Amino acid sequence: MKALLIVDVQNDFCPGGALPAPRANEIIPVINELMDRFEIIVASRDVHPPETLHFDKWPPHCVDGTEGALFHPELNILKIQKGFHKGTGNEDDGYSSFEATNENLNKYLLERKVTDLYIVGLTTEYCVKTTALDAVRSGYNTNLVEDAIAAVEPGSVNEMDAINEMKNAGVQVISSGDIQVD
Ligand code: VGL
Repeated sequence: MKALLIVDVQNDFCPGGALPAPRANEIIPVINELMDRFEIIVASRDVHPPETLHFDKWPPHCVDGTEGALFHPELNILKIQKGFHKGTGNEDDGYSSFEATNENLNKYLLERKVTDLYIVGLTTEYCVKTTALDAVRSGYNTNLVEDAIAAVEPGSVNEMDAINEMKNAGVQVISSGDIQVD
């Protein structure tokens, strides 16, 4: 089985938010369209407490109960079967969707016989990268949909390094047009 994993398409990571990927809005229609091609669709969110060591490194973002922590309003959330919350502790970066604390993502996927993961969302250099590296380590055939991700610093060395690190780890970089209907 294949599954679509939507990483952190939240207001705070979109233009107008606390820690925006400048081109985040461009990927949302691509993700909405991709949902028609998957039977299994899951999504992670950063859900931080108001005070956390994570905010020593970053401006406060995705604080539980705030607008910034919500999915972007244009994302078609009706098709998301399960949400995974990460970064929920006071010391917890929670970059990877596999660090979700409300439910175990790996277990959820294994129970549904998922072998192939298609990763989309925000942000390329941090949560998308860490999630994709964990996915490879956990044994999934891991695909990164390059027209459905966005970086905090588009065109930066950091973005390029992140893509290269994922490729070197065994992540396949593909385009949304390559994905067939289930
Ligand atoms: C993220 C920076 C800090 C992300 C989360 O979702 O990529 N980036 N926290």
